Amino acid sequence: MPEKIIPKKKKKELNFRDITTCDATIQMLEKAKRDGVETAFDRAANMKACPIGADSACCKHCSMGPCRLNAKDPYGKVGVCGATIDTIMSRNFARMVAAGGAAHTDHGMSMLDLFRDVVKGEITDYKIKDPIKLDAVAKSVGVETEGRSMEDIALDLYAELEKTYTQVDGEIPFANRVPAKTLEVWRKQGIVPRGAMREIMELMHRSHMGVDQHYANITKQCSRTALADGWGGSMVATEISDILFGTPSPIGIEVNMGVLKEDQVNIIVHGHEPNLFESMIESVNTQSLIEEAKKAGAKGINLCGMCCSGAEVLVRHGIPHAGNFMSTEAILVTGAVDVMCVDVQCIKQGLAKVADCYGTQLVTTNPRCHIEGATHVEFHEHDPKACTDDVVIKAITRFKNRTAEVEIPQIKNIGVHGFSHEYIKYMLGGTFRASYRPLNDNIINGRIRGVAGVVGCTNPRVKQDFVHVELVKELIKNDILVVQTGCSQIALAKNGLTTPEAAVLAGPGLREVCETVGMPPVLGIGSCVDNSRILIACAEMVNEGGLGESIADLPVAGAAPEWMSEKAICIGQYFVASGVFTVFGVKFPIVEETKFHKHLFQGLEEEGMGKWGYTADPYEMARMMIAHIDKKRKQLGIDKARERVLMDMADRQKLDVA
Ligand code: XCC
Repeated sequence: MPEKIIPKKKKKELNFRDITTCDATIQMLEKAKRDGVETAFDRAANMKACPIGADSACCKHCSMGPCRLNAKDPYGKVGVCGATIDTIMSRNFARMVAAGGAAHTDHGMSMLDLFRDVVKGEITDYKIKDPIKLDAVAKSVGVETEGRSMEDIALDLYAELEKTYTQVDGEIPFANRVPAKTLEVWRKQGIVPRGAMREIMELMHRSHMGVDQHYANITKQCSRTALADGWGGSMVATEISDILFGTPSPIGIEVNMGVLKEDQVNIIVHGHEPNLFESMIESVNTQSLIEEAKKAGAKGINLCGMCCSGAEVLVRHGIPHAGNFMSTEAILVTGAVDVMCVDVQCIKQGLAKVADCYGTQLVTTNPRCHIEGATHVEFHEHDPKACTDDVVIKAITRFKNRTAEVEIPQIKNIGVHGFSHEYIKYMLGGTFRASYRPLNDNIINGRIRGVAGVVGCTNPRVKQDFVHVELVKELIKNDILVVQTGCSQIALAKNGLTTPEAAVLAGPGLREVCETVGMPPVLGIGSCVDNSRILIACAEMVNEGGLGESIADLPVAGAAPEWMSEKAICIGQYFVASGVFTVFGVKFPIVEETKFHKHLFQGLEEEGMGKWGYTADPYEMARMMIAHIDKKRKQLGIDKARERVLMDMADRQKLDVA
């Protein structure tokens, strides 16, 4: 019998201009198409997102299922155990928070382990670079600093901060940074976090079959776990990284694929942990390795970053940044990358295949992240250069034997990034009166309408960079100062919005402030864990006075317009629990018009926290954030001040005419 021929499903043709606004990425996707190479953009177009999973209407927590509920009739049936749609969605949501929080806190704990071993002298390749920050952080958690050695202070600080992860009872150390009224709300709700390990463990337990089956109670533990990340694991990661590697201050950087150099050995570091990158900087500056590269015919060694590794190191060292999450496969298509060296988080498995097509070495370095088809060179903090020198040698070897045709998009943009919360204080207040007073005053007098955090990933389900850029343009046009982390800030940098010159795109009030201070209207402040800097800035604004008593009173809002990772959900939940209205784009993994949906999008605000919002449209997103900021201004009684500013301007114009 002749074999039945099943026709292969024809793959969808992509119009690259519909899927990204990044010209360099488009150029590389065109090349990939010519070369017959597939990326996540192709896979997304050819894989319809599972509609049941997208609504979170499926439960696979036990083998009586998996149970599928109907998002169009959410209360029409329940799971085999009787679980309702609200239980199922809140358990799924909880596990996203737990996984996202685990990623950040595991990263933070690694930083703290490194700090301990550096202080004890067991690791000698790193040292404390910012003793002033060490002192400040130690004081902030009650460690005595007067007349004590740096080592003694650091050891006590380690012991105190370790509680962030391991404390079984009581409140984590940085809970003392939370404004009193916000903390009061948390205490009333029973969500002040203990150590992250405890919170994540409890959240996993509660979301097991047959345990917590009330969506509101599950949400409480989601908040507690997320707060253990934001005010705990992530905050410690940021503070310790500043102490070890230096606190960022503004620096001009180059972004986009044009940072690659055809005549040099190109190494890209992609992932999240700064210790790998810091050691890589040492290795590429080692004279003997530079000589080796020259012997191989290269003009030098060119080190660039991508994603959060890149975002974190660009704010400290001004290392060029080659692109955000949705450009990591595309950049390999240049054929110019000799090694892509990765550690943890956001490393697509698809990189291995693309790297292989162009003879690029994909090197994994962290014991937590191996990838089939990649070379693993384990990184040990006790001898970091053993790994990073090896990576450089591998890159030189690949350069010598390059066979792939090289095509580098000649696109390079400039941004000014590195606005730590300490620097924002200094920038606005000056050396002798560094404070948030000028920011608060400018918000009160209405020059600045409010502050928005626009953060997070890029995602092949939406046009890359488009939602970030359009949203931010709308916000600054409406006098809203924007602070940014992660891949979002790279989208804005590629579009020239992170330079002081971009002030011309801001509304008159924000423009005046930016031009007086010489700052961009869009402030890049670091990687995803550095969202903790935004929390600290919010706390400082409350403590400075004049803008209410809790974070929920502030005229601020947050957004992750192109989010994709579980970390983003955890970040969203800690902002919401801290009091911030937080809007997500793409798709929100919950069925609308359900009790759990109402709880997240309305109920939490009624309990004194913030709330979630959702829209995929950047202009609607801006409208929602501006409306919220205006609502808060009105509640604070400063909406009149803003009107006055506009009247002043009109008066001035009248005077000009006269
Ligand atoms: Fe990952 Fe952190 Fe998202 Fe970028 S923004 S895609 S999480 S690298 Ni943080």
